[in-house]
Amino acid sequence: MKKSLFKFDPEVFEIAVSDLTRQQNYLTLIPSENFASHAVMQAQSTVFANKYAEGYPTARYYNGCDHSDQIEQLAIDRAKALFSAEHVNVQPHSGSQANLAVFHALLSPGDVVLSMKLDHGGHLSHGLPQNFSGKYYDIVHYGLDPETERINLETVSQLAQKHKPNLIIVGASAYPREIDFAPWREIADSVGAYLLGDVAHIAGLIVGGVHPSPVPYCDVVTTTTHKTLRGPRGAIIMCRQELADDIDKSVFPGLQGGPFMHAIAARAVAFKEAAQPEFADYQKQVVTNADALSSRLTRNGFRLVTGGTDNHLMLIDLTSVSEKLSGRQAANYLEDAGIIVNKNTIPFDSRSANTTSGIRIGTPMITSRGMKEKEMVQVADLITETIENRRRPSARQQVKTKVEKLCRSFPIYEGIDQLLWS
Ligand code: DSN
Repeated sequence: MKKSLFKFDPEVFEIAVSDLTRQQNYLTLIPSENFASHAVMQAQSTVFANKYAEGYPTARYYNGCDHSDQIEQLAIDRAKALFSAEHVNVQPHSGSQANLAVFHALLSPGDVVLSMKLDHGGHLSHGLPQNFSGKYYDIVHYGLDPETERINLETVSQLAQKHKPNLIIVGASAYPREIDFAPWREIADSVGAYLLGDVAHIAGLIVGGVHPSPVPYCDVVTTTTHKTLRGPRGAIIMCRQELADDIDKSVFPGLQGGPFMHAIAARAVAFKEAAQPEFADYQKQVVTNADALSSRLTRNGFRLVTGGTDNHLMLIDLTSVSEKLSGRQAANYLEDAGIIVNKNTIPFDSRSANTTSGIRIGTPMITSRGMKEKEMVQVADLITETIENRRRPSARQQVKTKVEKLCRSFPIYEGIDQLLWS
């Protein structure tokens, strides 16, 4: 019982240290990833990992839950204050499960759901045919406007009038522009639909005051806690008080058993961090950095979907480089050069989701490292150098050397050894 991970299982230890080294030495530009703090990771490693606490604070199906009640109530209270939400469920294990819980609470199988197409920036859990959402519900999709590559509210409204959805979902995982939630409420009201805001990507921006909040307009709002919010993996569901019982029963016992109390403890810590003034400064810098990165990439000759970004992410249309270059190839070339991005379809893509004509990049992680506008110019130039010289492995090696130098100046976890080695 007393042996440390290092002593008992050096195999696992070594693999974890290897990924720490990778995270330190690579520039990660995946917009849905971030570096959770020491405090968040410590909370995740507490003895709450040992506890079963099915149910909710003061109404558990297990004994010995006093401290679980305290920690969950703290997480709930902090999340409510952070988002000005009437009710919050902090138990969902992931964003997809949070969305599943909302479907399960508000809809019956076969009900109509209006949501964004996956290949225009939506999410698996918003109606992909292979996903629970696409299998059990009647999905109608809106896409982006072919001219502007932005959401066209007129089209959304027309689809709503025609299909009379029971639920409308606003929110995306690859949309670089600000979303104004007020007109979505009007569209939902015009057809008597529930409105779900899935703000997994932009939750941190919302808390930081650099993106409008959906909470005043949506019946239910879901978000993961590990993206721009910079907490541990997991999700929460916010809703109006009158839906609280339905949402809670849908999460437990509807879909999940025991909540991950260690993850809930870490969520509580993340919500405290997000309430600090520095967190708002961080979110402002995330957006400033994305703007600087997108301007430089555009200057370097790349076409960005919609021409730029209002938030933390952008999509590069690689057909502006070469019709032959796919997102998969570009992401692999970049990884070789020490830069981690993910392939992503662009609106009206002729390639599949596995090949794609675009890459999606974002600034949450490099901003967490302390990088600012000056470094964004360097990052854009490193991407450009890699893509321009993609057929030369030696050029990728040269970029990798520069990436490692830049990364050394912005360490990710000073003192991480205390966390891993203890
Ligand atoms: N998989 C996430 C993303 O990368 O955007 C969405 O859940």
